[in-house]
This record gives sequence, structure tokens and C-alpha cells, in this order.
Amino acid sequence: MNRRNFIRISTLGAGGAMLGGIMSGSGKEPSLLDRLTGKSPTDDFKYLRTPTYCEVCFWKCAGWVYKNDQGEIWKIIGNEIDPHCNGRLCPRGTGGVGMYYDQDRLKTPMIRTGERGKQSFKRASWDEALDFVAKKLDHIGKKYGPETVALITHGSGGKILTTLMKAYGSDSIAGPSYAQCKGPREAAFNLTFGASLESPEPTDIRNTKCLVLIGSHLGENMHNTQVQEMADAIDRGACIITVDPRFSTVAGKSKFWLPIKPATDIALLLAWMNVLINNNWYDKEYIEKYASGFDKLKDYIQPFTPEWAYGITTIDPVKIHDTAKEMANAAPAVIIHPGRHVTWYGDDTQRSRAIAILNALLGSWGRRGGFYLAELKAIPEYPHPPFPPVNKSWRDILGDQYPFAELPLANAIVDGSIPGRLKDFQYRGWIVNGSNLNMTMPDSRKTLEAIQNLELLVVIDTMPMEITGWADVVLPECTYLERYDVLRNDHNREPVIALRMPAAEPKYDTKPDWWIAKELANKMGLGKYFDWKNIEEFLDYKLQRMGSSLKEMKKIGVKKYAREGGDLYFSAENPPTYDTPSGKIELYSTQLEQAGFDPLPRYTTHEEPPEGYYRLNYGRTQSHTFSRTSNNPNLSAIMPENAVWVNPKVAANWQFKDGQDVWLKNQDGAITPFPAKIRITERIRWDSVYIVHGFGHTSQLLSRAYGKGVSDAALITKVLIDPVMGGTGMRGNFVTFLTENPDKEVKA
Ligand SMILES: Nc1nc2c(c(=O)[nH]1)N[C@H]1C(S)=C(S)[C@@H](COP(=O)(O)OP(=O)(O)OC[C@H]3O[C@@H](n4cnc5c(=O)[nH]c(N)nc54)[C@H](O)[C@@H]3O)O[C@H]1N2
Ligand SMILES: Nc1nc2c(c(=O)[nH]1)N[C@H]1C(S)=C(S)[C@@H](COP(=O)(O)OP(=O)(O)OC[C@H]3O[C@@H](n4cnc5c(=O)[nH]c(N)nc54)[C@H](O)[C@@H]3O)O[C@H]1N2
Ligand code: SF4
Ligand SMILES: [Mo]
Repeated sequence: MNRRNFIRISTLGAGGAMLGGIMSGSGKEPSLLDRLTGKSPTDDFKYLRTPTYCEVCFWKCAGWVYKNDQGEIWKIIGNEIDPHCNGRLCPRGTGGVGMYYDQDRLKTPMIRTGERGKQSFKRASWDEALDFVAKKLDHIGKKYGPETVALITHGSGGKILTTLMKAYGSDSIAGPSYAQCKGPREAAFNLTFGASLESPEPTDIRNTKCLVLIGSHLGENMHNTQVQEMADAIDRGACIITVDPRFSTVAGKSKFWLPIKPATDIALLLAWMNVLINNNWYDKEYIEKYASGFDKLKDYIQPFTPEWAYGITTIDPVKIHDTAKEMANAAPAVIIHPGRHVTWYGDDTQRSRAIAILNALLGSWGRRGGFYLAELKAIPEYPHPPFPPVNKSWRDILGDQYPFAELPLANAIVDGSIPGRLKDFQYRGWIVNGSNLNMTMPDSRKTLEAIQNLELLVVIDTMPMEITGWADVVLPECTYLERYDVLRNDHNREPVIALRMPAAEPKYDTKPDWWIAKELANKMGLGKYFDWKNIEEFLDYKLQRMGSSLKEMKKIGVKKYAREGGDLYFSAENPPTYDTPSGKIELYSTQLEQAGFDPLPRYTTHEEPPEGYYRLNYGRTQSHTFSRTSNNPNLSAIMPENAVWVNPKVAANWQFKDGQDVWLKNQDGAITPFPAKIRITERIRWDSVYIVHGFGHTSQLLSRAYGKGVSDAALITKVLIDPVMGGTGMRGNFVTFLTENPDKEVKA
């Protein structure tokens, strides 16, 4: 097997092969289908392929959904012209069919009858359930103000629910994809380059000569085209440098693997700056022309030699020197990858700033093989009256906390729902759409305390996840395979849009988000904000104004547009612009300085594990997305549970055998309710354990996932908040092992 095959994304590759036993025809397209898809819908409706974009993760690859000859959803394959996937889906995307078939799905609206946290509900009609919600929202709006209701949302439905929230009078609309995920790097790149990264990140991996991954485990993190481009880069002989305390998939493909001591990355980044600057290996012309604060940076980094960093990071100074040289040799076709889930130790904006500064020194921003200049196709609004003014916006609610938060923080909404946490404000209601907060938010005890103080918790979900057990009203959404959604228009090399349409009727009594939002609006007297007959009209209105139509998009699925903003990279004709206060790349951040933060990234020490404890490390795995896929029949067949990775040294100390059951206990006494298996491996350092996020479900309604494996979320009780933008650092937790069943009562 060549290196490329090892991590290749393909319906024929790892994912396809693994799924082959479960799903028929996950291999090559039968020519029959190709012949039949040429037919008109009336001819043979059941063979019609319908366009979609994937909802199994947020790369949103566009694909085609095929049905079998019984007219049932059969399989999904990638859309060839989509730059998010190049015609290939990852194992999770292929397994997305399982979301539709999962017999544990939510089936009808439900209204709570018993205590919160117990799954005791009565079935309700949509009319009853939405009436209940509308009345409650009306009551809360009158009594406390609509701004006391927040929407926490992750996924495509968020956009239409946002319209509802704004029409109602609240702008507290947060996603866990910000303060629990990429927020710090967005703030840091904005502070430095005056631009955010968004998704997909504009990393020109396709053309890079050197890719540096700092705790960004592409390969487990299956963000499709990034992984594809990285596999190609490896084939081309690009130098991969992986900084990870764990021997990740990509570490095995890297020229350099730097097994850094956890929580010390800023020291390494400063040492790299030191080497680049003191050897004159940085891009002088680029820095002189476009950056400010270089002299201050140069003075500042003098003490931070590779030898200094060695004492902190345990990385050999020669390797620090050599890797800096590799980067400089490749520059500007070099990428210090900004990472994605970057809420680690609470100084994450500063670590991300250090990454941004390194990229600036190497001149990679706006350069071929570095970061390209992404473009997005704007989608026209469907006309509606102006939104009412918000009495108190999320920014006002935060006050002077977290001055560089660019979006509302889900954690601040949780905090602000607990009485007495904020001076003149308390959230009273949440609508939670597509986010399993119990496993997503760190410190789940606090999440539950907040929920117990709410007057209304509405949960819109497809599955009976933990969060639904706490809801007052559960609204079952149909899966992405059964619905239309807003058009996908993410940033990319070329502006591109994609359509999702239903491949099948919704199963059970489930409905799409757009329908839920519109019906609720009608009941709340806000119908004028949803003044369209149906979603087809809503989409067609927009598409007609974008030189397309719903009819066309149903046939092609994906449409590309010509760039309007000039070249992909900076050039003489396309000179750089930086949207910072100085109009330059701000190496030294006066914005941070004025707000009382370090203007240059500072290394600070972090707490070490106490005796007998290990740092809790967690991350992704190829075949699952967070907690959302652990019950998926196709994907749980590939990987039914996670294991606790321990180093052989640790195993020897504890006399562990491979596969032995253990329970984990953290520094605050939190214990996992279910046992998980020990996996003894050199791939993790002796000071840490590693678990895949998303397992250890406590909802008994998940027949495959209940009680399987261990939940990292249950062990993340200590949260290191980033004072710059409010991100929740989650890697400051330590665990030890219990070999006997602590016999804890398991709550669903
Ligand atoms: N402990 C810990 N916490 C983390 C992370 C971690 O690694 N460890 N990662 C963080 C990161 S990077 C992120 S981005 C967040 C992700 O946070 P979430 O997006 O909250 O993650 P999931 O656990 O997948 O929860 C998704 C929920 O959406 C539901 N769902 C799936 N499809 C649909 C749909 O079509 N419609 C609706 N309405 N619901 C749907 C699922 O059933 C599930 O309940 O978590 C963050 N929190
Ligand atoms: N298959 C799959 N792919 C996904 C997802 C998924 O759920 N499943 N989720 C998507 C989402 S929303 C996100 S945000 C991304 C997240 O994916 P990434 O941003 O790539 O990574 P993380 O999950 O934060 O990082 C985990 C890696 O960081 C390493 N690490 C831990 N501590 C340290 C440290 O102190 N220093 C360094 N240098 N490394 C450390 C861990 O060993 C591990 O290899 O993945 C995306 N892709
Ligand atoms: S990367 Fe995989 S799971 Fe994510 S959108 Fe693409 S196919 Fe779906
Ligand atoms: Mo994320």
C-alpha cells in the first residue's frame, strides 16, 4: 500500500472498503445507474439521483443520493465537480445513509411530563407542540424580554432559525463551532491579518512544499479535501512536520514528528520565530512592505532560543533548528496550519497569534502554497421587513468581558442562565438545534444547572440524544436526506454553491427546520418574516437572482462561479490589503495591548498532572463525528466504542492488559459511568491518555451507543477560559484509573 492509499478518501478507499460489507454497492458505480439517471423523472422516479450536501460533519461535501430498485435510499456518492470533495466522500459521509435508517430516531414531537433529565414525555401533534413553544416564547418575551431567549445551533438549519430569532428580538445565537472550536484562531488571524479563516480553511495544501500541523490531526480529522490535498502533497514529496504528543496518523507520514510535551506549543512557536529571524530566514521583503511591529518582535524573541524551548517542550534544539530551515526553504509555499479545534489551554488566541505571526514571517499569507484568497458567492436575501431592534445584544450582555469575541459564546449563554452570574441579566429560554450540549459543552454539571433555571428548553434534533432528555419540548427534525435546506455557499478557491433536496419523504412524523421555523413564526405573529409559500419558492427566488434556478440546481447539484475579487494569490496586479487598524499585518498587536493583553504571544506554564494522574487528551477518529454518529448503524459497525490509549510504561505501572476494562476518574472526582477498554500503545506519551470524543452515551434510547465507551466530556470539568475571546480550553483535565466498578448510578 503506498502512502497515499493509506489516508486516501474514496468510495473505493478505506471508507468504501470498510462499508462494503454493510452497504451494497459502495464500490464503483454500476453503469445501469448512469444509464437510468439520464431518464426523465416520470420514467423511472426510483432511480433518480438527487443532490445533497453532507450533514455528517461541517465540511458539507456535495453528493448524489441514489435509490435502489425498491425506491429506498441506497447510497450517497460525492459530486465530481464539488471542490469540497472532488467526487469522493469520507467514510462518515458514505455512512450518512445510516442516519436515515436508524430505528432509534426521534419520531414525533414530544412535551415533557415528568422531571427534567428523565425521558418522560407525552407524544404531541406538531400543532400542539408548536403552540406550546409559541405561547411560552410569548410569555418570556413579555415578562423578561425576547433577548433572554438564546439559540444554540450547529448545522444547516441554523440559518433559518436565526431569522426567527431576529424577528423575535434576540441576537444571542451561538454555535459550539466558535467558542468550543475555532474561535481563538479566528480572533488571532483577524488581529494579525485582518481576515478570518472560516471553513473550509484557505490552506493551499495542493501547492504547498511544507505543511506544519500543530495538534491538527488531518487523517483522523477527515476534513475531506484537506486530507485529499495532503495525501497528494505527500506523494509530491512535500515536507510534513507534525507537532503532536500523540503519534497521529499523519505523524507516521511526516518527515518530522515532534512529540511535544502537551501545553507547551507557544514555546516551540517562539523558538521557531527566533531561528527564522536570527538567521535572516524570514521573508524580509514581505515583512518590510506589509507588516508592522517587526523590530519589537525581533527584540522580544531574543531569549527564546531552541535550547530554551527544549527545556520546556522536550523537543531537541537541533530539530527545532532543522524544521525552521525546512519551512524557510519552502517559503512562501509553506503552511503553519491554524488548526480547527483550538480551545485547549486558555491561552489559545495567543498560541494562534504565534501561528499567524510565523506564517507572516514566512510570507505565506496570500501566496501560492500558503494561504489562498478565498471567495464566497453571496446569496440574496428573500425580502422581509427589517428586524426589530434588540433590547440587549449578546455583546452588551458580555459587557467588557472577552473583548475580541466576534460571535456569541455558547458558554456565556450557559453561564448567563444561572441566576446571579450576570448583574442585570439572565437567560430564560434556549432553543437548541443540532447540538448535543451534554457532550459538547465542557463542565456538563454547569450546563445542567443552567438548564434547571430555564423556563423553556426546546430541542430540535434527529436522535434521542442526552440533551433531548432535558427538554421541555422535543421537535424531531427529519434527516438531511429527507429535506431541503438553505443553499451551501462557503468560501473556496472558486465561489461555489450547492443544493440539498429531499431524496425521500420524511420518515415518521418528522419535519425540516425551515418548516418548523415558518410554522412557529406564524403562531408567534411573525409570519411576515417568512413570506414565502414553500421552500422551493424561497430557494428559487434566490437562485433566479444568481443566474440559476431550482430546476437547474436539481440537475447539477453544484454550481461554480467565476471569481470577482481577482487572483487567488497576491501579485503586482493584486496587491495585498489587510483589514487591520494599521492596514498592515500586525505582528505586534496594538489592539491587544490597548485591551490589556500581551501584544506579543507569551509562553505561560500550565498545570501538570498530579501524582498518579495523566493528562486527558482527546480527538477525532476517521469513522465518527463527535457524538452524532456513535449510534449510526453503519458507522457503529465500523467502530462501536472507543478505548483508552495508554503508553506501555503506564500499562506496566498499573499492570494493565490490553482490552482490560477500566473506569476513569478526574481531578475533581468525576467518574465515568461505564467501563472502557485499555489499549496499550506507544502512540501516546506516558504523561497522557487519549480517547476519541463522542462515546460513553448515557441516553438509553440509543440502542447501539448507550453505555459504549467513555465520554471525554464527562471528564472535562475544569475549563480554562481564554480571556481574549472567551473560548473554553478543555485540555487542562487529568485522569486516573479505577479498575473496579465504582457502581455509580447511571442516569439517562
Ligand atoms: N469533550 C469535548 N467537547 C467538544 C469537542 C471535543 O472534542 N470534546 N469538540 C468541540 C467541537 S470542535 C465542536 S465543533 C463541537 C460539536 O458539537 P455538536 O455539534 O453539538 O456535536 P454533536 O455531539 O455531533 O451533536 C450534534 C447533535 O445534532 C444532532 N443532529 C444531527 N443531525 C441533525 C440534523 O440534521 N438536524 C438536527 N436538528 N439535529 C441533528 C445529533 O443527533 C446531535 O444531538 O463540540 C465541541 N465540544
Ligand atoms: N473524522 C472526523 N473528522 C472531523 C471531526 C470529527 O468529528 N470526526 N470534527 C471536525 C471538527 S468540527 C473539528 S473542529 C476538527 C478538529 O480536529 P483538529 O483541529 O485536527 O484537532 P483536535 O481534535 O483538536 O486535535 C487533536 C490532536 O491534538 C493533539 N494534541 C493534544 N494536546 C496537544 C498539545 O498540547 N499540543 C499539540 N501540538 N497537540 C496536542 C492530540 O494528540 C490529537 O492528535 O475535526 C474535524 N474533522
Ligand atoms: S468530510 Fe465526510 S462527513 Fe464531512 S461533509 Fe464530507 S463526506 Fe460528510
Ligand atoms: Mo469543531
